[in-house]
Amino acid sequence: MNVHVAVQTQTHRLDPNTAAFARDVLDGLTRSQKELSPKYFYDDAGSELFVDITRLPEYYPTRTELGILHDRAAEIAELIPPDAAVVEFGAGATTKIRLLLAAHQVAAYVPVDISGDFIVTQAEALQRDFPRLAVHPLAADFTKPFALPPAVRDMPKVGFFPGSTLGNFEPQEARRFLESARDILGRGARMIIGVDLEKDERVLVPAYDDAAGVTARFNLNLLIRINRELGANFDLSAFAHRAIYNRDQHRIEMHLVSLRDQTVHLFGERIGFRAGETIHTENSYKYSLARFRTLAQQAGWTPMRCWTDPDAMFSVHAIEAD
Ligand code: AVI
Repeated sequence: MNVHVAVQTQTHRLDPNTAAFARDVLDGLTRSQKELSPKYFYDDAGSELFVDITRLPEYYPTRTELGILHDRAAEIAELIPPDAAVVEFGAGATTKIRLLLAAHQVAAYVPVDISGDFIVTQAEALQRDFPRLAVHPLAADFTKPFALPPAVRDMPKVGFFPGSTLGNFEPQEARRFLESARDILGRGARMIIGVDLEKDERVLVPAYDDAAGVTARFNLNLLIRINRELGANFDLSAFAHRAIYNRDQHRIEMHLVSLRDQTVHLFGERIGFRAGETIHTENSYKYSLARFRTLAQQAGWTPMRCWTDPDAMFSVHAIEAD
């Protein structure tokens, strides 16, 4: 039986999300370069490990971006109309938006995230701290078109997309995301977006392969998740985390390397690994200021301003929809 028939016959009892996960995993593991989507990193354990990553000494993006937002909050706030609705794409913890809200009063905040429960809890906490702010949490996949809540439709819009999550999209996907954000927010809208910058490999690689092994656990957690949710039998001790900088493609790549020849069982299928063969689990693209501006222009946005930290590790851009 080929894998596609196997997955169809064996996943009909699974809930739709798990069945989609199963299809993606089988599809990815039967390619010549095996791959798994980074969107599957974020189960409960993976989300906690990601928070730990953001606190690592080697992982500079989060604290550098927070530093820029803190130091430049007043200048960023000048570009946000006072009666605006701020729409955050992929809102997680509200630490970053709080820096902007403390510097500037806006009318409404729309956190958009696939995980509805999480944003509702975060939105309630934010509402307590900013009682005059209208908070409208929206459970949606922010990479696809979605409709804004009617209450904010007539307000000027400002998108907020921190964290360099754009870097986890392939360049074509990044362009499509920016085009879709422009369509959702409308002509004249502004967007504040965090973008990680290209830099020396000696800084980049440790940021994705830290001494304490937290990023390794984050990467390997994907196999734990596949074992638990899909009944596979990955032997965790037979795979290792690897992070490499692919300079030609301007990206950090994360892989899981098979440490020996081995066979893994999944839905009755045998998935063979040669020693040294890898599963490609994530790309994290790094931009130059000029390459990000070109991408924004191609997607229908005009660059307005940009801020970096003194060491030019990370950038925050303000762009306006054409
Ligand atoms: C969420 N994203 C921006 C992180 C990044 O830096 O690409 C994900 C990550 N993967 C390993 N460490 C952090």
